[in-house]
Amino acid sequence: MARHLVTSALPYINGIKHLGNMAGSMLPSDVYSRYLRGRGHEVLHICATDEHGTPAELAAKAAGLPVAEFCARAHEAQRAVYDGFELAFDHFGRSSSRQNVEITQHFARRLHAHGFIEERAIRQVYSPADGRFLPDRYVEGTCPHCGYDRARGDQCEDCTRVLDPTDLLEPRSAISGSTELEVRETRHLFLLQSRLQSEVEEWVARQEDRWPQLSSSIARKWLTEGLHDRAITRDLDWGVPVPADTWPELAAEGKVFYVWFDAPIEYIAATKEWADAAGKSEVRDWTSWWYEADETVHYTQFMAKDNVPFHTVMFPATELGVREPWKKVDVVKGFNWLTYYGGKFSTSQQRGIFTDAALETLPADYWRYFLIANAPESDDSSFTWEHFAATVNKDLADTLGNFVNRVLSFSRKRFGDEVPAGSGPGGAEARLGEETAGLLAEYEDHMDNLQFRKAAAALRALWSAGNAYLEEKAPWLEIRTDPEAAALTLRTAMNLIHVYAVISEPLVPATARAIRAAFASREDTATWVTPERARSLDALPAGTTFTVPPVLFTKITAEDLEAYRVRFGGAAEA
Ligand code: B3M
Ligand code: ZN
Repeated sequence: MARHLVTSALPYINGIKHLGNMAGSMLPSDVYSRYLRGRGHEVLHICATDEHGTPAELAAKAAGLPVAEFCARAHEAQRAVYDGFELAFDHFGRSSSRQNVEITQHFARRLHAHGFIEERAIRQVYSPADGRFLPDRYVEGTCPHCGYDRARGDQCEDCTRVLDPTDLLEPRSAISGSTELEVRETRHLFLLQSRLQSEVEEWVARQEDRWPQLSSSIARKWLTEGLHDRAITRDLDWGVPVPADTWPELAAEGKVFYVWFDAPIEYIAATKEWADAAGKSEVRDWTSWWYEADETVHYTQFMAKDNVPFHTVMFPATELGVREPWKKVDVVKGFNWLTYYGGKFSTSQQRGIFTDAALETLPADYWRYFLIANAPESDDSSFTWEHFAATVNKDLADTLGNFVNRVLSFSRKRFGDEVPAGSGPGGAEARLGEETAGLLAEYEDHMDNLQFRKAAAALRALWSAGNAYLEEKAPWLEIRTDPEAAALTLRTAMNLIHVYAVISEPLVPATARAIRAAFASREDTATWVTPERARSLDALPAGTTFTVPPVLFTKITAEDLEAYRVRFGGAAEA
């Protein structure tokens, strides 16, 4: 059995994320991890807050807090939201951890020892009004490539190109808004990625047939444009310090590493945090996941497309240059954008849905299901309240929820609180078994291939199959003439419900628990149902006691819909 290492892109510490952030990283990584665990694989699921750099400093300043305190609070706030969404990380770490400082400094020393780091004098944006250098996001302006007028100094959100603050047209300070900016000389460490170009190319060529098209095309584009040497230090207060044993002068000037240098290393460091956090009685082995990991470790990363270059090209370059056997990613699953009515989710314009507000509005499973069923995989996908309400009402309330409640309450009324025995299975049951096995195999296939939309569609088809069977058999009619036949139908339907409870868990864990808890079966510890096992629809024997769970999903009404549109902002100009 493979051992699966699964990581989600690390959410920036600077504020609560909106649904679009979660849809393309943490949520699919959770669904995939749960699926793999269900199938019986060993899984290590890692995430963390990305705490360094200008985003943290700017957000702390806006909150009026010292940056360390801001980060500690913001980390807990994000953790609470992810707990609410039932994101089952083995560890949700912090890139400001001692472990990350140590491993990042180690990486830098190794890169230096192998000739991949060089000190260079560069010209940087300096703001006399602010009395400081303005790295990365401290400068805003117009993207020279696409003309987007709110591009940040590190990357253009619109065309995803990585930028240098000096590239921006009409630059202004993000602190004071001052446009009287100068360029002054300062010394920084450069990672000589150009020297690693061919190694990275060879590595990508070996990997990319396992990558989704989106990831390999982004990696290719970057490699074609050529890897450039990049400054990996900054004049900031908050970050991993440049190690004084290797660069005493820069350390004395208080230089820290650039956030994108230490952030991916946090995947490793968070795993060490996880190991270090174990109690005395438990020894957690973190190195076998990362260092000289054998081929049984399969590493999958999840992220939005703007993060793909850093994971397919830049971090692999760092890992290669370190000249130590650190585990490199096997599959990079990139996502397009989730839009809000075709436009950007926008914090400043109060448009879109933040993850904390989403949870206050409706239970996590409603969001989890919708966001996976509409994952922005082959293209951007648009969130609208109308589409969301229709999906919840149709797929969750009518198809899954209604089936479960209808079958269980009808059976209870007619046959009491045990799964009824009834006659032996006939042609309809055989057909349902075939269909279930076939759809379940499809569902597994799509999950294995990280095709989340298609996986959700297969799951929905499984739920529909139950409804179609029920309509065909009509136990409410059977009961009048042939109670044994009605009992067979209900027993079969209950077995199908049990299959749903097990296999829907990755997408809708709370609902799966509620359904499963309805059946009092002590032997029921299975974490997965294979298509072969599902075919006979008889795992739940007659005589098993059950209860009728409370209504699983509440429909979203027209009034709810209107209230949500008002509260969260309606259609955006695309
Ligand atoms: N924090 C960017 C983002 O949230 C960044 C990802 C880091 S992954 C190592 O989009
Ligand atoms: Zn741009």
